[in-house]
Order: sequence, then structure tokens, then C-alpha cells
Amino acid sequence: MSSKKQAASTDGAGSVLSTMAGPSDPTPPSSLGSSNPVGDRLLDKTSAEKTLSADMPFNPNKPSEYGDASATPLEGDHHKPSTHAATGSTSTEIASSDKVGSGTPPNGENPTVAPLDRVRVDPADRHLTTNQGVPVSDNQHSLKIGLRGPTALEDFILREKISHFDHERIPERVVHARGSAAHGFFEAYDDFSALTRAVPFAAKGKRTPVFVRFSTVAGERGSTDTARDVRGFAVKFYTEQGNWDLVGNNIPVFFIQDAMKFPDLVHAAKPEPHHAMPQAATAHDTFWDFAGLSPEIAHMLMWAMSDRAIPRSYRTMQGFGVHTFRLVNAQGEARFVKFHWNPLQGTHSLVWDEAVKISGADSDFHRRDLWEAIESGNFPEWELGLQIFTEEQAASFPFDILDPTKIVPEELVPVTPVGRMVLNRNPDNFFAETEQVAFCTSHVVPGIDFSNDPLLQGRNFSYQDTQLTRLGGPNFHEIPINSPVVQIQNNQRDGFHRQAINRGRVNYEPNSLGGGVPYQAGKAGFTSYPETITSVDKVRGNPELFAEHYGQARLFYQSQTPVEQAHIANAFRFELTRVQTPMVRERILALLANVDDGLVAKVAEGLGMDVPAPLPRATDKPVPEYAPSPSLSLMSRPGQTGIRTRRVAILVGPGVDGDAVRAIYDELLAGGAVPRLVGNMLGKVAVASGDPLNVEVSLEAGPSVLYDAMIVPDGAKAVAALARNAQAIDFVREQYRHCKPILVLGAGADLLAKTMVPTALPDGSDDPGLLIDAPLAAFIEALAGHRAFVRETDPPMV
Ligand code: HDE
Repeated sequence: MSSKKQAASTDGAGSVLSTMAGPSDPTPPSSLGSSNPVGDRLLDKTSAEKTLSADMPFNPNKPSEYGDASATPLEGDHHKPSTHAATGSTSTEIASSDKVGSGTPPNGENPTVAPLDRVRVDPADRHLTTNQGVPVSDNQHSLKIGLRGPTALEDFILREKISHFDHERIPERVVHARGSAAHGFFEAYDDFSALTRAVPFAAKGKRTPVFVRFSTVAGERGSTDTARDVRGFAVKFYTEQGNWDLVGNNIPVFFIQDAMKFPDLVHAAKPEPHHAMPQAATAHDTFWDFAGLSPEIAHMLMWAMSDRAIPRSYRTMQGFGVHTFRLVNAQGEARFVKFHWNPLQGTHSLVWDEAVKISGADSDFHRRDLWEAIESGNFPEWELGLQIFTEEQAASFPFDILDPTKIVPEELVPVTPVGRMVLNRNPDNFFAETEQVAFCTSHVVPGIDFSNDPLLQGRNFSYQDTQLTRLGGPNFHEIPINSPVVQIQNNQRDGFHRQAINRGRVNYEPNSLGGGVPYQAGKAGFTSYPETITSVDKVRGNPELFAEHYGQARLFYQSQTPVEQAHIANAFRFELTRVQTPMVRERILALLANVDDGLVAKVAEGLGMDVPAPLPRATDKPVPEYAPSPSLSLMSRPGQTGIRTRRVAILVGPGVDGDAVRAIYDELLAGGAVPRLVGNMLGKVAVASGDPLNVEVSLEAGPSVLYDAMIVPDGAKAVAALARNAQAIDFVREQYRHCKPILVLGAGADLLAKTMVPTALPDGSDDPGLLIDAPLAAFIEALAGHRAFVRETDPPMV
């Protein structure tokens, strides 16, 4: 309450007008002895400040900060000011203008936090200005001393434009530089508050906004999307308790077990430092040198050499939190958890020969796919599943749940679905959103907690730290894409590019001058799970169970279908062929000898080498036996979206059966697929009857690898023209080699004959993906089945 009216005097007025020292009598003056309205407001403010401070004669929370009491943090002592002015910076804040605005923010608000609309910029009907808002008269010429003279240094418009351009780039991410992102939401299937107090899981149907960035790890920002690599799968949940970042990958294990090794791993995988080659590829000596000397990598190598590392689309990948985390409920009960994202689109991959060629044909293949799917309303969707287990269960597993090179097999702990995530909006601006988004594993909300996985613990430092350089300082949380949807209130101040203009003189806690705000939330805030740590030594090292490196590598390999196993062996062969140092190859063979006899024999044969003795193991304990886990195979998740978004090439030329093409086109479109008319060149092609067809893309601009399937329609003249173009022949051959569905109608068989594609499988049976004069329905079924791997041979016959 203002005490202005308590004394009818000007005693002490000078101390209100001055900013230093004051009388010992706490009674404020009732007037400043003038009729100056600004001065009166200063008096009101100062009086209210004094009362607010007097409300807090001492810090009542102090005893709760020590000993057992500190386990239950109290809410900070705080008091409401009698006037809004009491906590302001200046009594003159009432002065208004177009710049400062008409008043003060409502109590307790930070206006830098608001929906992104506040920063979306639209130039409709606006003229050009400089960054100072000065209208630009001429955006074509610099200011010169005479038309043929030198440019004047005075040209601040040119200098501002060029200087901004000079600094347009920021450092790319040291890993995961290449990526693409989208907005969407997470929706809980039910109320899971018995499990966790994390708010996204608080109620059935509850939606939380998300921003998701997918990435490759090793390549630079402009590198190709289809490189063999792990994919990042980072999800930022904008919850009403702050941001939670689940920074995962599309593979559930990792290469190493301790953060200490991460810079070594990344140095070894990145281009070699002397000649900066190869880009976005592990197929070189330094990576495999590191790998052979770090056998904890064995399990991850199985995944990284599998088709998981060349996904068909970001939309057809699983995602994993990798580490063990904790879920904690409001009663403080904790359980361990592993996070799984399962795509409704199914899990589908490229084949290696195709991935290599896509790199040339469209290095933005995954970026384009995600963008196009969302633009066309085919919103990608994932189901979030949790593996939940207790400390007691964890103690019975034959591996350590803190070891990030191990999965918890689904046979041991099933995956419980808890919600779905839908990506339904593309970003407005790649740089502002996708590039500037900052994911940090340390961004957790109440109800989510860490385990002691030593990799996770190191990550919790690294992500925050890396943004300081990448985004230029400690205020990266104020960049619009990074700010939460809830208020940010704390006493952090200053730093590069600060956006918030904090009101008031209080920037510390505890305080009485600001009424004690912002105050600590106590139990309502984030509290760490009070894990009991028994008497232990401070050491560098890993637990015994971390020393077992091969049981789960074997589990993964042996759970794959024969096709997938063959692809793994071929990937090792490819990568190690590119290695130049014999010993480096040999060590990897020795490592594989501990995984699977068939695998190592096949890889050794491919390298023209003998199988060496197995690499000595790091433990004498027997390798645990795991039953094969079918859910580890990509084939176990065909998905639910059928042919939607699958791209189908229909080869056309003059004289093609136009009616049939139009009917096929329409039916594919109606089923959600993306048909394209592919011809020798753009332009119209005459058809047997009716209007000509308009070629949409040439064979040259849209080669075979960019389509999931193809159709050669009837029309003798058209087929003859196509058969004279080697690009058309290559097209069919590559579709065949990559096991894609092919429908050949009528005279189309002539083109097929020219390609030397076998019309039956080697054993004489029908090729389920090669459909000759079959109904479209059969083709659609084959397309939904993705590929006909039964036709695959090594080396390819065609
Ligand atoms: Fe990362 N990682 N990482 N990582 N990581 C980064 O953070 C790091 C690890 C992952 O789309 C960096 O903001 C360390 C595992 C993704 O922006 C950096 C260690 C997993 C992304 C960093 C790991 C990941 C990153 C680079 C071992 C799967 C991209 C730029 C201790 C669970 C996020 C940045 C995005 C990015 C460090 C290991 C996933 C340097 C030190 C394990 C998806 O902070």
C-alpha cells in the first residue's frame, strides 16, 4: 500500500529526487513540494517500493536450503506490489510513443514470448528500406562520383547491404549440419500422469506443438541427403512447462559408450584432415581405423551398414531416444524409459546403388520429399512408444541399461504406445527456423529426467555449449524458433543480441525491492530424481557389463531377413574396399568374426581376404544369447499409408495409348500416389485418340532413381521412339535393378525386350514386381508392397 498520505510534509523529498542515500525515518514524504506530475509518480513509486521491501523483514526460506530440508524446495517468498509502478525501472515509463509503446507489459509477462506470428514478416505493398527503416530510392546502383567515377564511401545503403550479406552465414553444426524440419503436434492417447508429470502426457487428446528436425551426421550443410549415415531425429516439444527436446536418431544405439570419445569418433568419420575427403561418407581409412580399435562399435556398425542408414524418406524412419531416461510422476516415483517413434508410413529404405545415383540426380531428395508430402496434405505421422522398466528389472538384464551401445529388446520389455506426432506445417524460412533451431538434451521438463548414461551426461553439456558459438551467444533461447510458449522470467541479463528489455531494477534473488519476484517455484518446479548413490570412488572407467560388445551385434544381424543380411555384407564390402590400409580392413574382419561366421566369410570373400582370428574380446564372460527379435527388421513395419506419396513414372512418347495413360494417371492420383508423365523431352506428345499429353519431366531431368515404380503403356510408335533412347532403356533397367514394381502394357513389351530385363525370376517363377499386361490393381498392390527384393542378385544381372 502506498504510504504517501501518512505524513503531510515534504520531509525527505530530496531523497526521492536523488538516487543516493535517505533518512532513517521510513515515513515517506507526502509531497515533493511541486505540482510536477512526473515527480508525483516518482513519489508514488518510491513509496510503494519501500512498502514492498518492508513486507519481507527476513528471508523465511533460508532454513529450508540446508540438510534434509533442501530435498523439498519451498516456493520462494514473494509479495504483490501495491502498484504496478513499484517494480518498474522508471517512473517515466508512463510516457508513450510509437516506439516505446503506450504502457508497460502486464504484470509478469515477457512479450518476447508469443506465437511466431509476432515475427513473421510480409512485404505486401511495402517499399524497400534500409535496416534503419530509411526508404531506399534506388536498389540498382551504388553511389558514384560521376557516372564513370569511383564509388563513394559515403554510400551507407550499399555498405549496409553488402556488410549484411558478408555476414549472412553462421557456423554450421559441427555434426548434423545437413537437415530439414517441420512443425506439427504431439497428441497423447490417454492420461499418463500415473507414469510421469510431464505435461504432454497429462490428458487424453492433449496436443503439444512440436518442431522436428531430421539430419545426416557427417556431411556438411550442402552435402547430399542420401549418404550412408545415421539420421538425426530431434523433436522440440513446446510444453506449458517449458521446452523439452528429445534429441534422438533413427538408430537406437550409438558408436561409443562415453562422451570422452565423441570428438575422436567425429574426427575419424569426417573428411580426412589433410585433403578434406571424402564428403559425407565413412568409406575411408580413418573411420575404419578408429572402428577396429573401438570394438564397442560392433553393434552400431550392424545398424549403420544396414539399409537403415539409407532411408527412402525421413518419413519412413523410426526414431529413438537412444539413452535410457527416467519418467517421474507427481509422487516422485520413477521408472526407466526408452523412447521409440514408429512411422505410420512404415519403414522403407533405398538400395545402395540407387542411393548413390540419387546423390547426383537430386541431392535434396529427402528435403524435397518431406516438403512435398507436407505441402500436399500427406502429413507424416509417428506413434510414440515407451519401453518402461524398473531399476529391479534393469538389474536382471544381461547388459547395462546405461550403455548406449545396447538396446532393450522388445521381447524383454514391450513398447507401449502413448501418443502420435503429426507434422502438418512447413517452415516459413529455412534459416530462421531450421538452421537456427537449437536442440539440447538438457532441455527437459518436470517429469522427464536423465539416467547416468555417460554419453547422455556429456551431451547435456555439449548442446548448450555448441550454441554459444553457432548462434552467437547465450541469448539463443530468444530466437523465435527457440523460445518456449510459456513465459521466461529470470534474472539472467545482457549478452550478445539481447531482445528482452527487462523492466525494474531488480535482477537478483532473493529480493524484497521487487516483491521477491520472480520467485523459485519449489516443488512445482523441476526437481531432479533423488537417485541414491552409494559410497563410490571418483574414477575414470566403465562398468564391467560395458565390456561385452558382440551379443547384441549378433542379435541384430541374426534378426534380419536374408535380403537385409545381404545388404549389410555388401555395405561392409563397399566401405572396406574404399579403405587403403590392409591392417585396417583386417581388424574389421576380426571384429566381424566375433559377430557372425556367415557375415565375416562373405565380407572377407568380397575383399579377397582370408577370415582372420577373431579380435580378442574385452571380457572373459560368455557372450549373452538373445533370441532373434523380428521387430528389428525393416520388413516388420510395412506401414499403413499404402501407395500414398509414392512416385510413379509413366513413360510416354508420340503415339502412346492416351486414353489408358489418362485412366491410369487418374486412378493413381485418386489413390494418393504421385504419377508423372516422363518423356524424351518436355512438350506435347500426340496420342492415338484425343488431346495430346503434356510431358511433365524429361528422362534426363528425372531419371529412374527418383521414382518408386514405373509404367510402360501401350502404343507401338511411342515404344519404338523410347527404345531408341538409351536413357529410357537405362530407366527400365534401373527400376528393375532396384527391385521396383514395373507395369508393362501391350507394345511396352518391346521396350522391355530391348533392356534384356528377365521376365521371370532365376528359378523360373513369376517376378511379383514385373507385371506384364496385368490389371492396374495388381500394380497398385505391388507398389504398396514397395519392392520385389526376390529379384535381387549380387552382382546384379541387369
Ligand atoms: Fe549429438 N550433437 N552428440 N548425438 N546430435 C549435436 O549439437 C554430441 C549423440 C544428435 O537437428 C550438436 O546443436 C555429443 C547421440 C542430433 O539440430 C553437438 C555426443 C545422438 C543432433 C552434439 C553426441 C545424437 C545432434 C551439433 C556424445 C542420438 C542434431 C549441433 C556425447 C541420441 C540436432 C548441435 C539438430 C547435434 C554433440 C551423441 C543426436 C555438437 C558430445 C548419442 C539428432 O552438440
